[in-house]
Amino acid sequence: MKEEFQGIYKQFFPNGDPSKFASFVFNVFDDNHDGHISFSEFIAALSITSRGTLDEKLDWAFSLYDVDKDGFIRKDEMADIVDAIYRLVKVEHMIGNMLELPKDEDTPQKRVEKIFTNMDKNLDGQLTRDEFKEGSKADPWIVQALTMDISS
Ligand SMILES: [Ca+2]
Ligand SMILES: [Ca+2]
Repeated sequence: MKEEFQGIYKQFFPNGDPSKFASFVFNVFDDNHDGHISFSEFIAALSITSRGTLDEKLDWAFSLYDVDKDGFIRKDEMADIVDAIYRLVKVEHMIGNMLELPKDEDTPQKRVEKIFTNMDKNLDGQLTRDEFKEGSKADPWIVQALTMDISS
C-alpha cells in the first residue's frame, strides 16, 4: 500500500525522489496506523489538503511535521521533512528556484534553522502547535510544500 502511494507521487514528480516524502504523507493519511489507507482516510486527507481552511491545513501540516506525535516539532523532525521535500522537487519543478536559493536556505538544515529563528518564539528548540500555526501564516512555503501547491 505504501508502495502504491509512492507510485502516485512518482507520477507527479518523475524526476524527483518522492519515496521519503510519500512515506511521511502516508503516515499522516493512515490515521489509525494500520498500514493501510482506507478510502475514508484518503478522502478526509485529500479534502483537507485541497479544500480545507487555512486552519485545517495548518493542523494537518503540524501532524505531518510532528513525526513522533508528542505535540512538538523538533528541529530534527522538521529537517527530515524538509529534506524529503527538497528531494521531491529538486529535479522537477524547483530547479530554477533551487539554483537561486539564497545561501542560507540551500540545504534542509539551513532552511530549518531559518524557520526556527522565525517561529520558535520562546527559544526552547521546539515548536508548539501555536508557534507553528502562527509562524506558518508568515511563511506559507511550509504548508504549500505539503499540499503540493509548490509548483504553482
Ligand atoms: Ca515531535
Ligand atoms: Ca518553542
